[in-house]
Amino acid sequence: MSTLRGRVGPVGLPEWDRCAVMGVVNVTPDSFSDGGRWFDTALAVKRGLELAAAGADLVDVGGESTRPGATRIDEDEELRRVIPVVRELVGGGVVVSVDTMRAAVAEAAVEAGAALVNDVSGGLADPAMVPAVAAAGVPFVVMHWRGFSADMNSRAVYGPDVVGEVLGELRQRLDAVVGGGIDPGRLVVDPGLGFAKNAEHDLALVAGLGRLRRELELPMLVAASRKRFLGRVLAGPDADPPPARERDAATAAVSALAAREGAWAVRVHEVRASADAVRVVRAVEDFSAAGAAGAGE
Ligand code: PMM
Repeated sequence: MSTLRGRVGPVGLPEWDRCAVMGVVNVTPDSFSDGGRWFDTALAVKRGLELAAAGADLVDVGGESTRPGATRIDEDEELRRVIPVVRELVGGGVVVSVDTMRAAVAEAAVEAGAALVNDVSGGLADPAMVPAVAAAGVPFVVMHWRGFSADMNSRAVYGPDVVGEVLGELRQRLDAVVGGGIDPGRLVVDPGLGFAKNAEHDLALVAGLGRLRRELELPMLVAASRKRFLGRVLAGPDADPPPARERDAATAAVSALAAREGAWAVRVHEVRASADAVRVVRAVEDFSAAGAAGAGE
């Protein structure tokens, strides 16, 4: 069961009275679920505004694909893709998060008005990231990460307690970033679904979201949207998974589960269904709370 405690967000962002919904804009030619669709500044801005209008509380802008096997782009190209989109969305009144593993991109995005830095490597990819975020004083997402996308699948090796291992590795990262000067009140944790994990590992983590939240006691972001494990769950008898864009209903199901476990936010490509799902969860929780209060009278 979720409690308000788990839903309180990081210092420096608005508070939403339910699980927040983070919409995704990938300004990339090759992200696995929506690659190429918003690879143009004007289209990406339009998409971000659409997501906000559809109910996204914040919009996550990224310029580098992290799909399995992806190779890295250079910093100038990432800046070119991301910064104009961040600036225009912020100008349009959107709360923007920047999805980057590079300190220079994070700094430029914060300068352009981004309110949160979402680093899938949790500060491991660029040694300058933690000091940069500490100096900027913005919230920071620490995701569970074992290495770059080019070879992350080979790192998807866990013992029987996947959740316990991810917890242990996340704790180490959290200690490191706090040691590096980031305010613990500004941290968000993320189990990193699909990153050095196979479908079984992802399912174990979704089943363990409540444990992750209780043991880490930090706002939690859950990013299941369109990921391979959902394709595996939905695969027909021929074992062919549906294409990424046909996984949005399954994504909304995970959004409901995550909200029920007290996640602070869910990160999704299609916002409407998840925005509805988190509102239903909130209404059910209000009903339960009213019932509990009534029973106590
Ligand atoms: N997944 C992707 C990109 N960014 N950020 C966080 N915090 N957590 C994630 O799991 C995550 C992320 C990859 O998905 P996409 O390229 O389809 O958006």
